Amino acid sequence: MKIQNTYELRKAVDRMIDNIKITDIHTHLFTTDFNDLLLWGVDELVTYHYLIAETMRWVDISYDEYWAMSKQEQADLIWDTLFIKNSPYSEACRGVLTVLEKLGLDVSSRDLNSYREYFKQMTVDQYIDKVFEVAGVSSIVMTNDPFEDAEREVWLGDYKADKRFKTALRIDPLLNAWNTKYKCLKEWGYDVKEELDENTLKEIRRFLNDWIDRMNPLYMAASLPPDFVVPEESSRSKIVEECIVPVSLERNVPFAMMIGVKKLVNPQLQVAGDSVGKGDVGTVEYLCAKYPHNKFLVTMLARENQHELCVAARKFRNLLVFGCWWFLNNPSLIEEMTRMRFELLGPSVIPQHSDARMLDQLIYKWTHSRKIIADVLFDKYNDIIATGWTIEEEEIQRDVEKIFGKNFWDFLEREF
Ligand code: RAT
Ligand code: ZN
Repeated sequence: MKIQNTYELRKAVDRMIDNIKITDIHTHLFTTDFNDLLLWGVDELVTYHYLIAETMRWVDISYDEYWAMSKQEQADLIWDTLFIKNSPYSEACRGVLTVLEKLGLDVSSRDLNSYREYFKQMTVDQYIDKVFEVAGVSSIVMTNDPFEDAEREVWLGDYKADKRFKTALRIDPLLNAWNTKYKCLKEWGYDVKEELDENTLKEIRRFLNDWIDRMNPLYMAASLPPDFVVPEESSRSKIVEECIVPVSLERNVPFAMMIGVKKLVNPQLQVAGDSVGKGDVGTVEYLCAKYPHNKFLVTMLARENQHELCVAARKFRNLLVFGCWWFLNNPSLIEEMTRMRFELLGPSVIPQHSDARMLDQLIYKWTHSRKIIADVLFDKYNDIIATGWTIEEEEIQRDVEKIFGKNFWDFLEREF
């Protein structure tokens, strides 16, 4: 059906984006097989590490005192500091309020204990169904790190798949700390040395293949520092070119590079202590050009890298740019980036992932992002309609399906 006017356009874009079932390509969620690793509920939501960092700007307790508190005490402190003594309009605070509202709780009561009661009546299985429904998400991709003992145990024990939870093989330690982590591979039966000789490289490839067999991941991923450079004289660069790239190609498991994390700028903040630095888009271009049959998913953490990365994606069809990551997951920056990406790349991007660490966060991250993406898309259609171009509802639906899922699945050459 042809869109006749701006009013109809707005309605159609909003309806389609509200109703689309999303594939969320990067989260930190787990199936229930991983027990306590799946985080949910109001105390988890309020103690999200983004909120820990914000709280520690106000309070005068030491970091050690904070970390020694129970989860509930931490949540009480954060609630009092960020929600009661200040107005909670930072994006991470607002997110908590959106979750409470969408779950039907009374946000105006400000009563953390009554919210706790709500979650007590729920089993985790019921809650997973509810969150997927409210968030409008059909599947999410986990972050599965074989170097984490608690996770390994489940993989080597009785992992049972839940088809809503897809897998991604996370390999940061292999790339960022080979000089110590080679010992883990050794312990697990791989004949490796710190020196990357031919046999060691072969054994790293065997390690990757074994975990691909075990997990059936959609992609391999690593979070990488601003100074991530390939090629260079380093174990990381060698492992990328001699192990990741060939295994990725052979197994059709793309390599996802998440570039720009400055680890533990403030170590006392622990999980909340990382920062951002500008990365090297030249490395992305080098890999895409040198390995044209390989596929690369890339997100970068620095705002300053976004334009250059979009231009790189115009040059290489084997590069798929995704998400507004971490410190970029704020309305003003999502809007700016989405506008720029649509202008440079049309619908051939994945505008967002949630990075949810708590199940409940799927609700707010997607509520907030859907709205911004809808605003930008509406503007872009409006601009072309102004030339006399006409748009069918089915064409809007087609574009929305692509950016919220199909682009990802097509890139992987896998079925939804
Ligand atoms: O956004 C976050 O929660 C970060 O702490 C990281 O987990 C980041 O997203 C990552 O995947 O390394
Ligand atoms: Zn993440």
